[in-house]
Amino acid sequence: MTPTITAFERSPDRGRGLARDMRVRWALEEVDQLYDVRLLSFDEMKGPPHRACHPFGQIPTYEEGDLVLFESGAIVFHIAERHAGLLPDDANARARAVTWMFAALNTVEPPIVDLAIVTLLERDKTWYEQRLAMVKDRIRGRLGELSKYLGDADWLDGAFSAGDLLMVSVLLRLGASGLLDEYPNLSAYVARGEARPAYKRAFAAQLAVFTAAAGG
Ligand code: GTB
Repeated sequence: MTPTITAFERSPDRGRGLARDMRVRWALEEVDQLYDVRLLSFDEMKGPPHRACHPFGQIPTYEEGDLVLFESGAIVFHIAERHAGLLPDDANARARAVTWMFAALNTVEPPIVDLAIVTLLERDKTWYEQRLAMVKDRIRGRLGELSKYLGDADWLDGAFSAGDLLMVSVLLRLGASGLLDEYPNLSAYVARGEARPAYKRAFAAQLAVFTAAAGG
């Protein structure tokens, strides 16, 4: 059965692959699963039909027959469990890959989301500069620890896994900040993720939505 995901009709990231449907598209491409996309306007995202799929009125969602999921991490986990290629067979290695999925979403992403909030919504506050510096330092703390752990390895724990897929997706959000450039091994790690054919297909698909909506 072909699953259907939801995405922004007009993504505020202007097709740069930063909205969270991108990680779901990437996971589906990694396992060679075809998918349909339902594009939503902001009003549709907040209306009752979509809220029946997503209590918080957000994207992405995932529908497959009777199953309806929200939360990008849960969706990627579901895809990784149902198909080969994103989680190792060995039980301990699998548990470690799942641990990295949680680490990406619960430990590394929160200060990165804070940075987006500060720069997009809090520029006019008197305490803006102080908070910006504080949030950047918090991110540097996490990146320093992650960089040390990764060292010269290609991926976080052996072969590429859903843990890497989510970690790379999270780190990509730092693009405009320049923070990633301070950690060459993390920049190379992200570049390795972006070089994967599945990533490229997913990126092209979400960019095509933006280009079409922009009339060209
Ligand atoms: N925890 C949820 C998940 O992982 O699925 C969070 C989902 C979420 O935040 N969805 C966002 C959304 O629907 C889109 S991805 N927002 C609308 C709303 O909450 O009303 C977040 C996002 C948006 C824009 C950019 N960007 O422009 O760069 C990047 C990321």
